Amino acid sequence: MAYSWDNRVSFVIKYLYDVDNNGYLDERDFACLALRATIVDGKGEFSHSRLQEYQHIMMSLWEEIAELADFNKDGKISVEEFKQAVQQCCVGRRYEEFPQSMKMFIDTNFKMVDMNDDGVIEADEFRFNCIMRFAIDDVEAVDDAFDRLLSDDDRRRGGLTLSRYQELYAQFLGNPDENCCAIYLFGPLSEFSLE
Ligand SMILES: [Ca+2]
Ligand SMILES: [Ca+2]
Ligand SMILES: [Ca+2]
Repeated sequence: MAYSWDNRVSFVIKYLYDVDNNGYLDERDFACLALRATIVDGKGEFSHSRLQEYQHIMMSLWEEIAELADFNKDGKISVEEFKQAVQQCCVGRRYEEFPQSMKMFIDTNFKMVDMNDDGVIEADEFRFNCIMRFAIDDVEAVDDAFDRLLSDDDRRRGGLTLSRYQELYAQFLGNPDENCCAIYLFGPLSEFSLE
């Protein structure tokens, strides 16, 4: 159940998009994401011009995602609306076929995980991201999840490059198969209650 498609999409909403944790997405989540990306990018340092850049990215992201997923046009994207949009735009598709807004979100996320900006997510960066993002009490489960993600080429490169991250992220959202290794992209998942 933890790795079912339904639960994976719930995870993405709750832990990647719904920053203010109120159970739905709206413009404010994307304003918070812009500030988060600014601070993470600056390793804690604040830059007004960097904030403006991220605000521009995140606000256009919000507009595009609202266009795709806010079916009843109330200015909010509910969990059900988001799932319906992912079902329509992502299931069975490759990263290249995803809507532009989804692709930009994935790429921004990669940048936030790749803290030393060398273009590869290494084991320590993966571990750090998991631990900061959700409650977890077993580091071995985190390291095991990372290990399962890696192909032989990934191992030679020392981790996940952007193109591999894009491919795995697309499968995480778009491949209902619970046996694909992409299910470990965000670490060990448990079942979430999104009530
Ligand atoms: Ca929210
Ligand atoms: Ca709505
Ligand atoms: Ca890195």
